Amino acid sequence: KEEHRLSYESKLKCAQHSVSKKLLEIALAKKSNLIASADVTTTQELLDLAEKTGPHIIALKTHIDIISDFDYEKTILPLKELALKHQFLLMEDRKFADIGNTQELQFTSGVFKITDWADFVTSQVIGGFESLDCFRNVGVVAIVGMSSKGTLTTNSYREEALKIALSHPNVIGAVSQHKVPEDILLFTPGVNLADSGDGKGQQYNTPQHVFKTLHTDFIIVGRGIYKAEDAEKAALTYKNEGWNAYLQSLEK
Ligand code: 5IU
Repeated sequence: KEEHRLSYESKLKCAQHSVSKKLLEIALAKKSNLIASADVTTTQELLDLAEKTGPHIIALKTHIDIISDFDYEKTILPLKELALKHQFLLMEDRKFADIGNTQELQFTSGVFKITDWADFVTSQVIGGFESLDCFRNVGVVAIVGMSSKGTLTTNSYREEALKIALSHPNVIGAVSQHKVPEDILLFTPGVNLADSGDGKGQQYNTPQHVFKTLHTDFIIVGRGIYKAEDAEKAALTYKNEGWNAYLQSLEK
């Protein structure tokens, strides 16, 4: 008999962090566990993608530092409006990886001022427990394991990284390609229905696979959506695939 997973409803009941609660509430309201990864390089493309995928996603994952024409007023303000209009959260995939003091500066200063608009951010935990203290006002998704070929996130690294993630009050979840304990949300990138890799080290799995074998909570899809001819249609497809795979993973 296969071990079964906890539902979003039961995770919501024991969620401690306001961002975990919001994510789970949006997931249940939209019947979606999809996060679109906006790896696009202009404000226009970013806003277009947010508009098209907005109704179907629980969060939009950004790499704000790849936007060539970044301008706080022209990029962030309309993005925040779209997030409000379509009810999704903003996840800045900054992958902080420094000492606490430097991360704090990267989080609050510079042109991006991530602290002012991101609902949650990704961070490495390589800097140790206290390096995560600066993300007080947002949720942190800790990078525990990576999807790329040859990653150094070995068993023992992941075990140590999880200890920090599970014990830090700012952490809401982990990115990994392996199962994690049920009291932390699992975010899984490297999801694509058409490809098994990208020729640059990325390794893909299907939504079916990650829900069944990893008991993932949220799938992160980049090129499967933004490179599709019709990004809205692709988002809807991944949303439905992800939701059905989740429902199946609930069955004993
Ligand atoms: N991403 C991964 N794998 C990881 C981590 C992050 O793919 O292990 I940590 C990011 C990189 C990219 C998105 O922003 O998730 C996946 O995009 P594609 O679906 O286009 O491969």
